[in-house]
Amino acid sequence: MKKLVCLVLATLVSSACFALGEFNVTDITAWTQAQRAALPNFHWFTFTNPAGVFSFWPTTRSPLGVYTGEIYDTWSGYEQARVYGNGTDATVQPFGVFYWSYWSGDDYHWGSSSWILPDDANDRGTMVGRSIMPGYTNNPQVFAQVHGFVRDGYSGQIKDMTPNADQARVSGVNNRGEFLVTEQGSVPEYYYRTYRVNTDGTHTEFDGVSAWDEALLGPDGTVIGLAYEGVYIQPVATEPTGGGSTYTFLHPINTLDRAVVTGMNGRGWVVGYSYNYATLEYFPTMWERSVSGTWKSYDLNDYHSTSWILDQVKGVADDGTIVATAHPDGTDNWQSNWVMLKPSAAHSKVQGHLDLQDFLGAEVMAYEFEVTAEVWNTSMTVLKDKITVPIDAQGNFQLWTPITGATKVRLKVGHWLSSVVSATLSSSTPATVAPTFLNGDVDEDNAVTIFDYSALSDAFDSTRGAESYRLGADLDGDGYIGIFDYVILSQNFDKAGA
Ligand SMILES: [Ca+2]
Ligand SMILES: [Ca+2]
Repeated sequence: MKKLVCLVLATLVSSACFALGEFNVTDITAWTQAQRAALPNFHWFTFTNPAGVFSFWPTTRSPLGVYTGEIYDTWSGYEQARVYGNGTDATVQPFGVFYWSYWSGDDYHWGSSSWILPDDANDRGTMVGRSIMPGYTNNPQVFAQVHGFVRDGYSGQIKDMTPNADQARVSGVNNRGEFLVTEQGSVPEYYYRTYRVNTDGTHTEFDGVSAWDEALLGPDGTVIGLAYEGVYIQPVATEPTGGGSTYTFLHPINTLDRAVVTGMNGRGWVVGYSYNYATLEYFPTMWERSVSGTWKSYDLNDYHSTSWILDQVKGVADDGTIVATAHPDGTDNWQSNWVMLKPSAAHSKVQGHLDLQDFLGAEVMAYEFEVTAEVWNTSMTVLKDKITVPIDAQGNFQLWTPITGATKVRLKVGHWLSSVVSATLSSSTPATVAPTFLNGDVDEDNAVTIFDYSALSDAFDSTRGAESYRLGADLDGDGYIGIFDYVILSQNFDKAGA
């Protein structure tokens, strides 16, 4: 029935109604741990523990497989945060302990509590989250003290992001090393502020957006947070280069009043569910960002032809695989199964090795850059898709796109100039490319200019870990910003990306 409506609308309004394409649905409820472990990574959702690791409850699994989760220390009784994978295995202790006691009238009660929760990690093993000390503080409005933290994957340093606020939470980190902070304070009056810490150390503020709960930081810097719309708090998405009060509401579908976002992938598919507060009936929802930056929403029950009723979408991977809870038609929605959705027309895969020139730091910098790919028509007049995916420790990448046929793909990585390759895309055979990238674009505007000299000078003579060090100015990746980085910049001065 819904499909019929969609067809009619499609002919009247636009041809975009079925642009999403259908999905094949597989019931994976009875799958073994090994079968589920072979699924692609859904980043903010995981079914599985890393193999051979016990007493660890992971909650996230980054695109290249770094887990974060909790472990319980039986000696202290306190929960700790753990990050595991890609050579990293570290735990972070709670920032403090809250001791409580009270007299109930006939007995004295006392104890202590403390825990720390990770919210996200990137492929380098940088973990972010919050340490919670429940109990009454000096401020009667504040019933728990929450400290936001960042554990750096390179140095292992742990940074408290709460120095000037009553509370803070760091809810996201991406492979660029950007992270997302919400602060709450009470001086001179109650406030909250949400900002992204950028790769060059600057802050981008988002007015009226909270990233305290249900927030995501996308691989390209997109922030998914919450903002008021009328009486409801709804999900919003910002532009990767945006800020201030500019954001787009990710509205619930089907005239429902609430929506929850659970995940996103590198090509701008955001997933979650819509519901009414009164009925708690869930509708599987996807919001898609077009290359021009407009958003469209979909009820995923309109995009498959099985008798499953999908409820909550829990994750989406870069290849378009989705996981959701579902119930058989004619039963109640608490009789949940797990299902996997795969695009019926498999996405085209592009893969290859990126030759990042004048770079020594493979071991040091592994996993610290992502590649953004634009898929164009062959004359490069029409931009068809835009995808951001991680690069592994050997400089390899893979991405997926629904686009097929002859294309030009423009690739850009961190402080290298962009490179353009021809690629014929098909869902049956991956296209393999081997682009070469010139180094020296410190400020990432895709040209090597006097501004890059200036940015490099500002960071000159600093070693990784120092306040003035910038990953983007360490062109050769040796952990120090010095004369060799100047030489690289000089060699490519005045050049611009393709
Ligand atoms: Ca530049
Ligand atoms: Ca260097």
